[in-house]
Amino acid sequence: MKQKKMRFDTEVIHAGYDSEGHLGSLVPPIYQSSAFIFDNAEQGERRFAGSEAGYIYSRLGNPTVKILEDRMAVLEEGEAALAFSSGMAAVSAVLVSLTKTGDHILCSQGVYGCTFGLLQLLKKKYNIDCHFSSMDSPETLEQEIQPNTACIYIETPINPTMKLVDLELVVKMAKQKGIPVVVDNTFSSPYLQRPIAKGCDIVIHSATKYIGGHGDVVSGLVIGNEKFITQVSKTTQKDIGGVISPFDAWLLLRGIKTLPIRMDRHCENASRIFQFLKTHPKIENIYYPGDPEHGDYAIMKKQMKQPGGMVSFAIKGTKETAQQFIDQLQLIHIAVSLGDPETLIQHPASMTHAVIPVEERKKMGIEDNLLRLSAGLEAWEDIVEDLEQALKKV
Ligand code: LCS
Repeated sequence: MKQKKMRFDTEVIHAGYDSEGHLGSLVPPIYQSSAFIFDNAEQGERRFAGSEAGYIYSRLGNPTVKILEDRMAVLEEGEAALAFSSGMAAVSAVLVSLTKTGDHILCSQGVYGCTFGLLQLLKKKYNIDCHFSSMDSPETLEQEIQPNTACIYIETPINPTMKLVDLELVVKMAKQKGIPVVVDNTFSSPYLQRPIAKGCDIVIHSATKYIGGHGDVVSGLVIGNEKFITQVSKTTQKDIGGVISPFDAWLLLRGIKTLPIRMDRHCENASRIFQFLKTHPKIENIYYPGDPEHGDYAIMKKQMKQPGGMVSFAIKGTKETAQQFIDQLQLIHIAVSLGDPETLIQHPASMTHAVIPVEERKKMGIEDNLLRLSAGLEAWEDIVEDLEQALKKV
């Protein structure tokens, strides 16, 4: 194993993998096997007892998956990582691990729709309360953290409103109170933002997005300290069982290698799209953290390398105007997900965040004329020309 600490752009290619022990295979092999053979009965007993390291069964661990986990731990500057079958499997494993009946979760004012759905389920079934907070001042946090607050859960940038949460501010207060801070880092990827380096405890990814980067795998990741990751792997991951397949882990390992160069292009394209839409007469509002007029621009400068590849905007008009506009697009696809090579656009109020009751959606800033665009890797001129022709038609 190469031990030397390398630069991020090198780590994405090499971290966590040593061809020694894999017959010199340049690329990590796919161990597409559900079980692993024991030499004898005693060895099987030792493996199950944990007194001997080694593989047993792929729900409990798999060599290809382990390479991915080791690489992600390095990239997010955590001690260890776990891979899951989806981002939601990762989110639910973390929240179920950190909470018990009667606890309280303090959550950013806005999260992905299914995360909201999970929080509702935890409340209904297990009486785990959740409060949505702007997290914009120490006073707010002081007031909202309860004696039974089990964790602080943050998306930043927030899907789809692109508001940011100041991680330094939250960490300072959380450390005083001894509360773990969980960050869903899906929109940034570790190339743009590394919450553990800022003092946060746990990072989650929907690896479906920028980590995979090619729109061909649904998967999730959790990164944290050794103790927490071991706890999750031996409980919520093992017994609920949302594990990733070896092939999907291999696809992610392949995708990660190009994360820095893809992210640079996503960011460049998003910035060009922002510049075009910012002054367009048919656009009411634009939400992009790289906009110096964005309320959280200073936070972006402080904690992100670049503003990211996502741009949300409200079109002048109604829900119908927004729908008519996206129906006119020719190159840009109407699809959920994000971080793919293809530029994607979706209507949060009726798609990714439709499960959130309308009053709650409005509090989060999700209006009916809001659209969310994931800048792809195409030539930016083609993306902008497509937006331009479609805007002319509404
Ligand atoms: N966290 C964030 C911030 C997300 O955006 C998503 C999915 C998840 C977690 C869940 O990950 P999954 O299980 O889908 O891998 N977000 C989606 C979106 O905005 N459009 O489609 C899925």
